[in-house]
Amino acid sequence: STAASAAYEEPITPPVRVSHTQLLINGQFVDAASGKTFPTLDPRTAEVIAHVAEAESEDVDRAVSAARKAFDEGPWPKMTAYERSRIMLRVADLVEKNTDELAALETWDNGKTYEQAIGEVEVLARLFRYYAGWADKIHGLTVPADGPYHVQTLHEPIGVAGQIIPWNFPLLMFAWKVGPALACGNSVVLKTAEQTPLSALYVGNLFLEAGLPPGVLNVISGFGHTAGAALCSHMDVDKLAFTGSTATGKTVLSLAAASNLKPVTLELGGKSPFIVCEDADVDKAVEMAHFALFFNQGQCCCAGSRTFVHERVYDEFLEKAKACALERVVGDPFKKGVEQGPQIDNEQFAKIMKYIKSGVESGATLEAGGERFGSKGFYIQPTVFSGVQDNMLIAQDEIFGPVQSILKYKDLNEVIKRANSTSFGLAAGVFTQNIDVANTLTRALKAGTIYVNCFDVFDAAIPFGGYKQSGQGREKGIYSLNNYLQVKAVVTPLKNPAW
Ligand code: TXE
Repeated sequence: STAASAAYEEPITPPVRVSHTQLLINGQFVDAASGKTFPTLDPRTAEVIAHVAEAESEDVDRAVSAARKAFDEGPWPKMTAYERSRIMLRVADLVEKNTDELAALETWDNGKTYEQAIGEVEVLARLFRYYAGWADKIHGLTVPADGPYHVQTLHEPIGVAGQIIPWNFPLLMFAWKVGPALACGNSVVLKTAEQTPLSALYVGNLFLEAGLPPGVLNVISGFGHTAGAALCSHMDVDKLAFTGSTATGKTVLSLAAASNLKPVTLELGGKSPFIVCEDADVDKAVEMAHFALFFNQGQCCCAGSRTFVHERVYDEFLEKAKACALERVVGDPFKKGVEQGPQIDNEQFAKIMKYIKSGVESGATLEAGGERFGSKGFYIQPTVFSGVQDNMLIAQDEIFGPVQSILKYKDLNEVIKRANSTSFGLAAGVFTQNIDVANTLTRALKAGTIYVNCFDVFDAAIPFGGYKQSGQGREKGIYSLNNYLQVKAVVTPLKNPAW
């Protein structure tokens, strides 16, 4: 293919410099207690971008105690909700003002296209404004209980929230976690993914500029088994939120249980079906299925990674899907017109290549791609398999890369059964013009989000989360607030029940 033979081009120099590499603890950027650092790499070249401070359990202790103090003694939970909301709105303005730098940092550290990163920074500002809007609209109820009692509920912040995020959408995951936590009046210790520490530190600094009191938001860089595990086990963390792999999600939940039984929300992996019905507009379905899988280099938890196509439109769909993949422009994510950058790191690169090999070995037909792109960094050709069977590894495991698996089906009941026969349940795509088919599928599919004739719509107000082993709880929208609130029932006898 043309992709394979692309000549090597020098990487474009990112239009930004790295301004923050230390840990943000108690309103200050500080070194790790051990003085240790670790490198964060440019996925285009595998070269070091910067060395960042490496938090370990001692630093987690420092960050948690700053957050504890900010919650117990500081002004944050006691401020008026309106004041909290205004700080968050100021952050949104600052994010917008620094869009270009922030997007460049994200592209450099993550490998996603600059154009996409710009869009994500806009969404970041939107998310902060959305949750700023909730801050002064959180309130309890009066409850008509039996007997002579006045009963009310108080919705109180839960305390210190520990949050652990992955590398695929560093800024968006930051906002999904921090937005609702702060709006409700909690304090936060957030650990970024070791692959992508830079953008969160930058935004952390914007929070300081916006006037957030010290200790309310602490951002630490570090590894999962050290800093991450210490945060999960910490006796002074009141709530955990995690996004990442299902395997690590199970560890997080067990560490929470074994320590202080802190409540946990989990947003984990997926193997989402994308169902193209016999009446679907094939051109649109091809385009959307392509987007559902290849967006963000295929590194989406909700990626439509099992493309089920009705036998009547299968051949046409396949031909067009293949053409779409072959036309996809891979290259330096800073270059205009590029649609696909490198995968995040060598580990993910190797994992994806292993799955491509397994697809070939298990008898699926390789229609496009299948190889590394270029000679440097972690680029992979857009890859399409046809004739994929349910029992193949590529149809069962989360590949998390630019590998589309196309499966054929005959009738609706069959595809419902096959789509649901997975331990995941994060999202599903349905392509049909028939309202009855759409209604049947939206009710039958076991997944937290069903996209009908669209995919990956990430509005701040739409809840997101998984059925089965794709997670517990919902983020975004009004649903996320409950994760960060305690409900206190207050019961008072009525002196004169007659009134
Ligand atoms: O994930 P991990 P990895 C899937 C995807 C990918 C696979 C592995 O299939 O190929 O997971 O990716 C922190 N205690 N997803 O290894 O390990 C870690 O430091 C506490 C889907 O990157 O789940 C990072 O901050 N924390 C996913 C975060 O967990 C720990 C997005 C995610 O890392 C920890 C990313 C521990 N013991 C990967 N171990 C999605 N749902 O979107 C690690 N971490």
